[in-house]
Amino acid sequence: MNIGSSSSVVPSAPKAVTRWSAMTAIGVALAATSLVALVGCKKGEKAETQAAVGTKEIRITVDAVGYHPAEARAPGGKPVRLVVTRTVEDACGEEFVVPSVGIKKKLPVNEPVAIDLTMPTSGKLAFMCGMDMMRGTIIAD
Ligand SMILES: [Cu+2]
Repeated sequence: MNIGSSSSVVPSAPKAVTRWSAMTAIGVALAATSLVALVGCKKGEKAETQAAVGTKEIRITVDAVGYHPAEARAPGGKPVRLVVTRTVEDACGEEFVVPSVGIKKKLPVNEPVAIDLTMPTSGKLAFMCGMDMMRGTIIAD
């Protein structure tokens, strides 16, 4: 009885272990990925408070209606930091896009996301949601 049951268990055990470790590996990989994402977010938030001296910081919130403010000014040709916070679940503001510099960022709800870029020397820098429904501009001074 014992021998019979153990011999029926043993052949399947390595397979089970292999499957288990494969799943564990995937689990570890996923955990590592989300950890990296978390650390990445925290780094972003930290960076937010460490903008280079003299860098203009513009705080923008996104709700279901649009960007607030939808228009701001920053020195032309100079670095600028946008700190964008989506304040509503509404998916429209989920993606923040600055087409002229190829920036596309996901905005988690109520988590400020710092976006560093350089202003054009003149004119405007346009930003918008991923669907180009809500828009805003930074005017170069
Ligand atoms: Cu949209």
